[in-house]
Amino acid sequence: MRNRTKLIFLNNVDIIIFFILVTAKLFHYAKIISPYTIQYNLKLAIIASILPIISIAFILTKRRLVFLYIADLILSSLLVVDMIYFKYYKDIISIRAISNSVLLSGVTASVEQLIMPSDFIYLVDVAILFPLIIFRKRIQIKHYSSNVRISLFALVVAIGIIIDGLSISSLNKQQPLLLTTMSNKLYIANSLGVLNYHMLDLYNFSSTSIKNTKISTQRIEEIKAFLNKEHIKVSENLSGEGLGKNLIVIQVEALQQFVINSEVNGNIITPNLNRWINKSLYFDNYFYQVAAGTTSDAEFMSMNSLYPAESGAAYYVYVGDTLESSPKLFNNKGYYTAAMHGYAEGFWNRESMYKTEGFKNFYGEHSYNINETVGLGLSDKSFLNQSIEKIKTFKQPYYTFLITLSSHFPFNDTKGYGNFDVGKYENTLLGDYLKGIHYTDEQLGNFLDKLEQEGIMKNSIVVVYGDHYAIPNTDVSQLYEFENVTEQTDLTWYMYQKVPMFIHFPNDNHKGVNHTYSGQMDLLPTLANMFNLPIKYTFGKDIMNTNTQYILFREGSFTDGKVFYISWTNTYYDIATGKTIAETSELKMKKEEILNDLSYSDDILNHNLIKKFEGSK
Ligand code: GP9
Ligand code: MN
Repeated sequence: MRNRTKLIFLNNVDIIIFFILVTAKLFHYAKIISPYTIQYNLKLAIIASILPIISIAFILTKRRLVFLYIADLILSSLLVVDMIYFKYYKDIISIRAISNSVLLSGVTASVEQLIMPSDFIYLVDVAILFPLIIFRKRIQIKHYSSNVRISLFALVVAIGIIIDGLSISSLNKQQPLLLTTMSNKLYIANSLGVLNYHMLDLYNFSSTSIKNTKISTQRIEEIKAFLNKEHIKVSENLSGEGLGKNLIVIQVEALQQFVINSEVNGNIITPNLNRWINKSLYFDNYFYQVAAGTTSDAEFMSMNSLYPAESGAAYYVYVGDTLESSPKLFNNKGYYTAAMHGYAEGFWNRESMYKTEGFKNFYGEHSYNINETVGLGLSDKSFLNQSIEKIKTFKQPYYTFLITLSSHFPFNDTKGYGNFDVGKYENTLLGDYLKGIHYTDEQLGNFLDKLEQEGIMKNSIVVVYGDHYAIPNTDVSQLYEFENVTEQTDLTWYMYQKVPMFIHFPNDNHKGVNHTYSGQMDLLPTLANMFNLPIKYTFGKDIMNTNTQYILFREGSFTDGKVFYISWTNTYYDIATGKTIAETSELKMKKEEILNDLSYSDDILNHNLIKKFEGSK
């Protein structure tokens, strides 16, 4: 018997080694992306995901070793990409994102910062086992008869499909629509394992590509009906307040709300923003809602009030779509419209996307004298100084959209940021960030003061907001330590994902604090009310005239200002107490209903429906 076992082992040693290595790598990656210990059902799903590959190996004979080696190489390379992508985006890469490969090249500066030699650990065995391939002819393995090999194939693939099928159907029960919208890729990978996630992504990508070629008339009518009820206003606060006035929107890189009215080592972090917030209408429960497109998603939502792409960046996936964007709406009112950003025009595909958005002009890197760099490129100081000179030449009324750059992850240009004593946070990511945002605050203060001195503020509305978080989840312990946070739940994390947003009116009118739970999806409807813009295809609310506090995030989390639903752990929190609460039938219905919002927005963009709607007028 022992000899028989030994013979079975020796005749299948290649498959056994492959299985052990790949299982170990997938378990390791599961640990990296999951905040919790790996449950047995996830382990089962991960093992089941490998079985179809093993089953093919059982069928093969002389090509088996090469097949297993290539499978190991492909899986390991994919895990390396997954590791790096997760470190930058806190997400799992998808085929659509890979197909927008320039998305990754665009953020090289940050991604390079994150790449560590340890990320390539998954390829170590591939290198070590390579000689086996060279000398494979010397490895004698006795293969079973074809009947036995086919039976083994059928048995192993059946086990894999059954276990995988059960895992997928249980997740589908728990979060219907999730597996089609792929709205929460991380949750899928944390539930089924990253290999199963990639198989699902492949299936969705190919079926989406096919699906996007057609949409039913019934679905189109459903979306139209949804959009018609979206624009019910409950009052007329600030309606028409912006008529004839210029609009200057400033999107600030990595401006996270915790720095506002905050100090470090006795030094005020953002004295200028604090000062201007006190003269403006400030929204202190304003959340960023970006997905993989980060900065570009913030722009996209702020200009369109449509959700970011479920995979990749809207600025790649939807370039060429007909949009009802703010630049177009202002163009139609006779405004001059311009985007301004002192960085490479092709970054985030802006050059092409700004044409789709409808800006009359885009002042990118080549429109600026790159006379000083701080952080990723042109310094905020030089960018804003040069921008004000351009703005002074604009035909009025104008709408201009500025994006700052210097306070960009990993905030390591501390020399460029100048001296700012962060005390014990010196040489930490948090300390570097505080230096960076303190620098940007100073430049914004100078810029806004100059707008005032030049008389521009008298006839302009100025909007300032942050694009997304500064401190990533991987370093959130530094933020919690700085904020003396003891209870560190998912809700804690989310409540720190606010960005400051304030609107300054001429003569400091309408100053105060608005506590409505809102987000970047709500900016366009709020401005449309002030400038009488005829919006029809937006998903956000007019913050000044709403009776809801509803915010939906791309990965399926949502809040109504009282309860916060966190999709990646399928958990509800009471915001006031910070405690988890059970799912009620009402909350379950809301959870399912909100995924409709995401899929409506996706259909409008994937099928370019605004073009159809406008064309059918
Ligand atoms: C570059 C800047 C940074 O143009 O907008 O983009 P991000 O890396 O923050 O998405
Ligand atoms: Mn950004």
